[in-house]
Amino acid sequence: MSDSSLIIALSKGRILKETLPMLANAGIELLEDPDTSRKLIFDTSDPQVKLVIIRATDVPTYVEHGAADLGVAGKDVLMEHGCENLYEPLDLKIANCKLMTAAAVTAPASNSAGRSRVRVATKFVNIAKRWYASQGIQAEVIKLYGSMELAPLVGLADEIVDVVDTGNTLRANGLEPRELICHISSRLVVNKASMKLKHQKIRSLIDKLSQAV
Ligand code: PRT
Ligand code: MG
Repeated sequence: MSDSSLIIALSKGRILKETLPMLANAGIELLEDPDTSRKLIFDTSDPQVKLVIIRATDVPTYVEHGAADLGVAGKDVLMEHGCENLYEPLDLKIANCKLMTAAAVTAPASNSAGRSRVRVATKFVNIAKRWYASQGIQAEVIKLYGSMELAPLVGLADEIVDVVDTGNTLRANGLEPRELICHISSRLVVNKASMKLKHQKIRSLIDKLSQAV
């Protein structure tokens, strides 16, 4: 970690797609197409910079432990993971969406009278527990790893907490958005030790990226 080489952690999909043009602006371009490669670690046009492409939810873990110096992760992922062991110097304003509760169009409101306990299915267990508690609603939170929209349809849960963009996925499953928990965008995160040891290189990258926001 004492040299000036950098490892940047990104996830496949919308974050990679939207981050690559910003990195290109900062003079960092991939030398091969990650969509057609099975590699997980990629060289770039800057011999001192490599990219690792991992699951979105693993990005904070890699950066926190210094396996990557920097990363890009959704605020949803960071809120769920906890971000006290990371720096978050820049809002990249990409992969925008909303964290929301959702329920079947026919279901009552979670705070409606006579309802004792709401069952909530989500991959955002920590966020959901905090949010329902903050609303004074008793919730039983059930952890899922995907396809949350199915849970209310088969009686596994009354509501879900998920990220929503167009809302098409909810509507296609007879669900509707209910309460807004917060607006989400993707953030640049930096390992705390790297920020000290590689300060110049990281500072100049942050500056170039912030010009591209
Ligand atoms: O897919 P995977 O399980 O590997 O991980 P991931 O879903 O966390 O990764 P990815 O690449 O899908 O999302 C990365 C980040 O993009 C998330 O952490 C969010 O911050 C952000 N983002 C922005 C979104 C969306 N928009 C979004 N629409 N993440 C997920 N979705 C899902 C949404 O949950 C719904 O199921 O896409 C589906 C379509 O959304 P609608 O509302 O347009 O229908
Ligand atoms: Mg996804």
